[in-house]
Amino acid sequence: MKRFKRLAATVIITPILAVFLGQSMVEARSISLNYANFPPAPTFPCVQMEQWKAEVEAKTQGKVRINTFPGGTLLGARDMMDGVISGQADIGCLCMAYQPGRFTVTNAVSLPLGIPDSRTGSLVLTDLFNKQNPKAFKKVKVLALFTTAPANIMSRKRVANLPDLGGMDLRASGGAAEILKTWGANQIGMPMSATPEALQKGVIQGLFSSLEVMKDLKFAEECPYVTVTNTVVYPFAVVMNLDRWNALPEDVKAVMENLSREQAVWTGNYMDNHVKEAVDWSKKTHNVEFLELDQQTSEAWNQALSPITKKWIEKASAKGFDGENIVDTIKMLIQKHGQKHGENHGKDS
Ligand code: DTR
Repeated sequence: MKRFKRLAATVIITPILAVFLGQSMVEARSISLNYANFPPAPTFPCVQMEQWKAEVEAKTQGKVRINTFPGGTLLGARDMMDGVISGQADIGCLCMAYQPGRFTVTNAVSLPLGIPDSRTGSLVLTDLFNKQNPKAFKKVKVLALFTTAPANIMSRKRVANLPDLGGMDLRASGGAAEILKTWGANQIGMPMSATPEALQKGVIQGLFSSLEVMKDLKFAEECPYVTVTNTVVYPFAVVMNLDRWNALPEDVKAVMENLSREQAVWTGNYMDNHVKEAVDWSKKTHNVEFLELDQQTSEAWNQALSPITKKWIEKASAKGFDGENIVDTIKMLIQKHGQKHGENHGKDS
């Protein structure tokens, strides 16, 4: 009799349990997020996106699926922030320089303050964000922050001194644009995604950006000259729609939050190594000439930039930001992460 009761209980409970478990497994696996990116798949923001996707999918044991959309197939460069806020994409990667007035605090990392590489820049930006908690990002969840390596001039014509730059149509955005203007170039603003066509059509004679694009976007074919200035980095953010974020289970949120700093370091290291590869590849494959400025010339170029930060502080303060404090914080963070870089290569700071 006892055995019969047990059997009956099993027959009744098992299907109920199976339905219940089955349902919760379906629910558990059903988180699917669309991630938009603006440049083509081989470029570093898309490499970072695929790395983040792989980490999240592995660490949530298949509970979350990330569908990636490179090349502006879901959202374009300048639509990224508003597209994520309105839910056209769940997640998006944006280059802050493309909307310079919008991200005042974080765009300050693109002042000429001497960030030496992408790893330092990415950690400086992450810490600055955490310290300042800028209002510009209140309508999204920020998942990761990173910067490019410093920018250099890639051009059709040789640029060896400041007068060579006079009136040359060069492409740059945000903080880097200010620098080109100060040096006397004719600065033209456009997202990186529009640059290959502009170069091919002769709308621009070169660009001012980090050097990995010489290989990733094949600019070495169009630009036989690089002038090494290592001047300024571009900041990026990966942002998520707030409703989609709030609806995530706590364990998934924890996985994504724990990845934030790790991703800054991963992306920085990837970018810094990839720039070296791209430089070697450009020399070997396309015989690109890399011009190093001598000390006197380099000092003259840097000297010309000195009013930029002072002007930025005035402008930011007029908008109600503590410009001086933001710049001081960035300088302190460069010291902190830049110094650690040598000692602690490849590890988090
Ligand atoms: N330097 C910024 C950002 C940037 C650098 N490399 C890439 C590759 C793909 C997209 C953007 C960027 C710029 O020049 O737009």
